[in-house]
Amino acid sequence: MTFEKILVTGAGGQIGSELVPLLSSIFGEERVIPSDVKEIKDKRFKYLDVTDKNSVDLLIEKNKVDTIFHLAAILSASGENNPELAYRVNVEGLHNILNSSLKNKVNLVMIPSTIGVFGPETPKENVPIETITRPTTIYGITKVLAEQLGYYYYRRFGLNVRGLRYPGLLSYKSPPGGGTTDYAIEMIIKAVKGENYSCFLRQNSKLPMMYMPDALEAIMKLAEAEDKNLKHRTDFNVSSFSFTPAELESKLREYYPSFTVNYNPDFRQNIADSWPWSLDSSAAKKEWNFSPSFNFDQTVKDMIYNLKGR
Ligand code: NAD
Ligand code: AKB
Repeated sequence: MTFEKILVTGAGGQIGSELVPLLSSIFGEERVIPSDVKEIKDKRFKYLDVTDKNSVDLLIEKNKVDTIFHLAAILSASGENNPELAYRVNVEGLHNILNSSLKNKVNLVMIPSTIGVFGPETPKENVPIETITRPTTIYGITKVLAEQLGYYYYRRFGLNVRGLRYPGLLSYKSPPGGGTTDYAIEMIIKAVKGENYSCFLRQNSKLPMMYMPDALEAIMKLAEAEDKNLKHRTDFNVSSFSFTPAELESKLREYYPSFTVNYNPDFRQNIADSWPWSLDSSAAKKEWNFSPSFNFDQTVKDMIYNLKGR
């Protein structure tokens, strides 16, 4: 049976720091093994560098891991600052996880993907799953490869690899890890602190987004979906709503009337410009009942409420 021993890689990141408590509450702490390459002040965490093949093998074998949520990655902006590291972690790290999963008969490997797989030639609105995926970032290139590699391991070896293309994720518990959509979280945090914000994207850079509770529910639903219902495997589009920095600024002014934003686009503007404005998530809805609960207004309201309580 799946979910007896669950390894989470990159568990100290934005998603992992919320997914680990969720998995622990569902399956029990003793069945969840959080791991990361960075030091985390939590005794449950194991040190694991996914680019180290032997350590990956050892940890999976020794703990009889049967399920993996593979979250270790280098995101879009950090990737542009260190393309070699992005390649090593996002491609070689995944390759190690897939090979070790095969060797150790792991039942399920979840590999989140991203809107970063799209590029400037992709249509902008309501982008379907099957479309032009010619990204211009190293992040996007490694993630296209990851989707394809995951699908190859499924087709060729029968490994149960599943993945979903997340949009920008909004959350308040842990800081985001070096992405282009991070601006939105930063802007909300600044507004709540009573400070103004200098935005690294232009006012009109529309991007698809989702609130963390919906992102967690989505990955759990896909992980638990019946195999026979899945026509797609590693590339499900999922998103909830889209907005621009200017729209977020004006929403925040409803709560903080004196809040202002200066716009000083940097290298991340090119990344944002290459990504779509909205996604078609209908396959996720049809094949595993993806249905996000939070819209834009509810997300901002909930973020503010929780950030104020900190
Ligand atoms: P994050 O950057 O917050 O966390 C990634 C974690 O991976 C970090 O804790 C980092 O220390 C760890 N890591 C880096 N190199 C490692 C290595 N060699 N070995 C082990 N761990 C290593 O990222 P996240 O937002 O939690 O993203 C998780 C997954 O979701 C990634 O695959 C990412 O592409 C995808 N995703 C995230 C978003 C988002 O907005 N957060 C959107 C789309 C897709
Ligand atoms: C990033 O901006 O790099 C991530 C993503 C959309 O993959 N948040």
